[in-house]
Order: sequence, then structure tokens, then C-alpha cells
Amino acid sequence: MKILFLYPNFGGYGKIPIGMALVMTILKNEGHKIDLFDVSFIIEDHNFNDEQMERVGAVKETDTSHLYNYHTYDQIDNLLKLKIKNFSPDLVTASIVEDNYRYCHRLLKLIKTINPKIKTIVGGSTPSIAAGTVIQNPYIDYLIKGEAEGPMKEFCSLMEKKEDVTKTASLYYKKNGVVHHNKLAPLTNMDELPIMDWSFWDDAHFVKAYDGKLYRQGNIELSRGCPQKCTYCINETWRNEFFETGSKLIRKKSIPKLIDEVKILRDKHNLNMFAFADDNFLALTRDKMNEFRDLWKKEIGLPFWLNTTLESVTDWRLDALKECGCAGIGIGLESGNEWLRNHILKRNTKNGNEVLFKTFNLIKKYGIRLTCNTMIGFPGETKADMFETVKLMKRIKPQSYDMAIVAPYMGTPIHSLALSRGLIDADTEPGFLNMDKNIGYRRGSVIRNPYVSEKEIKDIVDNFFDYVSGKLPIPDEFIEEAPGASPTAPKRNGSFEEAKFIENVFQNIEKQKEQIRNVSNSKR
Ligand code: B12
Ligand code: SF4
Repeated sequence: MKILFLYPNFGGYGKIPIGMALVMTILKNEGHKIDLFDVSFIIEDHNFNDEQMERVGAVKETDTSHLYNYHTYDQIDNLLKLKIKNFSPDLVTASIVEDNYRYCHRLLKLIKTINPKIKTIVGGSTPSIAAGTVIQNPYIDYLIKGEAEGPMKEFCSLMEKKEDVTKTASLYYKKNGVVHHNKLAPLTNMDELPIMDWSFWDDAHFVKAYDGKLYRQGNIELSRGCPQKCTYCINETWRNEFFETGSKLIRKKSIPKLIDEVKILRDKHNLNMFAFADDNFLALTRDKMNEFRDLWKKEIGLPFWLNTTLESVTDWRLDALKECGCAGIGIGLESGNEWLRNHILKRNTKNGNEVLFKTFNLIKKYGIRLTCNTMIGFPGETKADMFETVKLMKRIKPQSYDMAIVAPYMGTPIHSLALSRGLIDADTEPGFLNMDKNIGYRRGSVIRNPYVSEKEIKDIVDNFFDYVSGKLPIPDEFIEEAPGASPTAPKRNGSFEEAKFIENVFQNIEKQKEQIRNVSNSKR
């Protein structure tokens, strides 16, 4: 069967997406003919994300413009028409994050206009956590919720044999205008994953700027899942939605398997750096960490970059990382105000700001480059709260830091909160119902904040680097600690309704889980 994959990567950030690459590899290994339509390097003439970070001084300038070959939307449409004509796919698939969903809609609509008989199936972050909404899109026939390694293999095999595809696990589909869905497949066993076949992808995906230099970097994973419950992140929703499968959200590959894969990918693609896509790389036991250190040092010997949570940072893990050549760590600090972190973000930090500060100093002690990410613009956040984030970053002063404006991704508690309080421009179209109309790359704040204007939010983000470096002083009115910023700060005096909403979301989830537990106990 001929399967065309769309990567509507509307933002020009190159990096081969692991999930999609795995699904493509599995289907190729099953004997299907695979092709890719990837807009990563034709939709922009530059890497917008990098440029924005360079502009604010968060990363060193590196020229990657030679990778891009800008085309207008109409020109890209023509390229897609040509691809459809030449490849003549039986099935078109797309990997969707909310930022690229509207653009993906345009491409899927075009495909259905060219040939309405071509079936379309989507997966990825947004289809997984907002399945009931996305499946209503008129140009989407099928949707796989969650990890698709097993379900896509099943779906394509059924389709090829002209059997009933609607038996596929984790599938959402429409029949006579009514949405149906099947039982979810268990989450993937990472030791059963194939080695990714990257031959479909443009070489430009490997070229990555890091600390002012260009590397040939591979995007890989050791683990999936995260124990935290942040209200703006996919993990919390994923954990709850997949609770019924009984699968463990947090999984790891065996270290020898990882090393074997990395060796093959390194040699095949001439790579000299790796980036781990894991949400919380450092959640490794002492034995696993040491095994990773020894094998990486002996067999790979290349710099690597990872994301982790503050809670997983320990002396012995840093020591191991340093020894095997870790080039950098990324950590989401998010907000400098403890009350906001605990009650709105649920980025529960039993370790308050002082402990966070010590952890960051520990990383500095090991000389590992730290990128610290923050976010502002949460419902219930005041301007004083935002300046707490600036002040905490000023204390930590890592080598690299960034501030983003929170996006209320559909399916997350932050989206429900923003929607319930009328703080977003909710769409009304099928396939987009209640999704924010404005999520996308070059926009400012999409959540309306009753306490801070959009311009003020944008000014803080734009001047973040100057505030942290000291070029701009912290305004006098924000020098005192904001209410709730720490145990010694004045007591919080507002935003309680927003906090109560979030608390209710969590309580309802617990009730639903309890019901699932009761049903499964009664079946035993
Ligand atoms: C690593 C990472 C990145 C890397 C690499 C991205 C990449 N393209 O691989 C970088 C830094 C470049 C990045 C950029 C962005 N990211 Co990012 N990223 C991640 C992270 C941490 C891991 C992704 C990953 O590789 N997971 C492992 C793989 C195996 O899982 P997976 O991608 O979900 O794939 C499985 C299923 O989704 C499904 N599937 C995937 N594709 C397809 C396709 C089909 C047809 C089917 C049927 C199934 C299917 O099967 C896969 C295998 O099981 C996730 C968080 C997370 N836990 O998912 C955020 C995440 C995906 N990123 C997110 C965002 C917002 C972005 C940006 C828009 C940020 C920005 N403003 O620039 C860009 C978008 C870039 C893009 N178009 O992909 C959000 C998406 C939220 C949402 N609801 O849409 C996430 C979920 C984080 C969050 N906030 O919760 N990201
Ligand atoms: S710590 Fe990071 S990856 Fe984990 S749930 Fe929170 S935002 Fe998501």
C-alpha cells in the first residue's frame, strides 16, 4: 500500500520527529511504500524560533539560512499536488501539534479536493489529547489516539487486505456523521522499537546550531513520560486518558539497546551530537545512570543535550553526566512565584525557590551548560508574579534562558480554565470547536489576562534578557516580593477562583480514576 506522510511543520524548526519517524519505519518494514511531504525548510526562509531567541540574546547567533528555500503557501500547495499526482497514495497521514493544525487542515483539504477517495488519518499530540474534537474535522477520516506504533501497523494491514479498518485499537472514526472510538492500545514497550529509518528526511534536519557552532545532531529518545502533573503539558492529560489501559506512562529503553541504535545512526548519518527528546531524562536509577555513563563514554563519546526536571537533578547524576560528555541540560523553571507554581501550574515544588536555587548552583558547579525555560501569561497571574520569574532567573543566571508566553493547548487543564473564564477566542468550527483560534508561532499572548495587558506581557518577554542581565532595572514597584512568591512573602490575596477551578479538575480526574479502578476490580 502507498502511504504519504505529511509533516506540516509550520515554523521551520528542523529536527526529525521521533514518533512519526518510528511509525514510518514500522510501516516500511511491513512492506508498505512510504513517501514524505515535509514543509520544514520551504515554509520559512529562516528558523523562526532560533531567530527569536537570538534577538533576545538567549542563544548565540548562528547562520542557518542556507538550509531554507522559502515558498509561498500557493507554491507549497502546487508541490503537494505534484506529489499526489506522482506518488498516488492510498492513504495520507499527518502528525499534528496544535501550532501546525490549521496549516495541516489546509493541506488535508487540498488532498480531499484533488481526490476525495484518498483516505486520511492523523496522530500526534493534538489528536491524542483532543481526539473527540479533531476527528470532527471534515477532511480527517481516521485518527489514532496516543502511541501509534502498534495501531498504525494494524490499521494499514487491515486497509491493505481491504478488511474492516474500524477494528483498529485506539482508532477514532466517523460513521454516518457519528463519532465512534475503540479501546485504547497499551502504551509501547520501548525495547520493541525498531531503529529509526531517517532516509526519507532532508539532511537539513541534522544541522543544528548549539552554543554558536553548527553540529550534525540526531534526535533520539531513552524514555517516555514524566511524573509531574503540570497543567499546561501533554503528560498530565496523557497519563489520565491512558489510565484505563493499565499501562505505565513512564518507560525506558534498555541502555545497551539505546547505545546500539545510536552507533548505527551516528555512522549512517555522520553525526557529531545527539539531543534526547525525553521529558525527564535524568529519572534514572543509580545503576542505569552508571550503565549509561560507561557505555556512552566507551561506545559513543559524543556530546549530547537533554531535558530534565529539577526534581531529578542530583549530585551523582550530574557527576555521571559530566563524565560522559553531556553538553547541556534544559530545565523548565516556568514561574518564580511558588503559589502560582503550586496552585495554577501544578508544577508542585515541595522544594521552594531556595531549593531550586541550590539545585541550579549544583549544575553550575559541574560546568554543564544550562538552558532554563520560563513561561508567563497564566490565568490568575499578575504582573508582580511575572516579575518574580524575572527576579528568580536573575539570581540563577544560567548560560542560556528563555521566556515564552503560555499557550492553552486543547485537552490540558489550562485550556479548560481559560475557556471556562472566557479568556480565549474559542473556535466554533467542526474539528476546532472550543480550540483557541490564535495558537501559532508568531503570536503574542493568546490567553487574555484580566490583570495584565497583552502589551505588558509582550514587553516583559521582549525585555527578559535585559532584565536578567541587569541592563534594565526591575521596576521599583516589583522589588518587594509578590504575594505568595515564597513562604516569607505576603499572603496571596487573589486568583483563588482560578486555583479552585484547577483543584476541581484534579479532583474530578481522581473520581474518574476511582470509577475505572472499581469497574476493573469488579471484573476480577
Ligand atoms: C522533543 C520535543 C520537541 C523537539 C522536537 C520536535 C519534533 N518534531 O520531534 C523540538 C524542540 C524541536 C520541539 C518543538 C516544538 N514543540 Co515540542 N515537544 C517535544 C517533546 C518533549 C517530545 C516529543 C517526542 O519526540 N516524543 C516521543 C514520541 C515517540 O512521541 P510522539 O511525538 O507523541 O509520537 C507518538 C504519537 O503521538 C503518535 N504519532 C506521532 N505522529 C504521528 C503521525 C500519525 C499519522 C499517527 C497515526 C500517529 C502519530 O505515534 C507516535 C509514536 O508512538 C513533546 C512532549 C511530549 N511528551 O510529547 C513536546 C511537544 C510535542 N511539543 C510541543 C510544542 C508546542 C512544540 C512547538 C510548537 C514549540 C514551539 N512553539 O516552537 C514546536 C513544534 C515543532 C513540531 N512541528 O514538531 C507540545 C505540543 C502541544 C500540543 N498539544 O500541540 C508538546 C506536546 C509539549 C507540551 N507542551 O505539552 N518539540
Ligand atoms: S515537568 Fe515538564 S514534561 Fe513533566 S509534566 Fe511538567 S511540563 Fe510536562
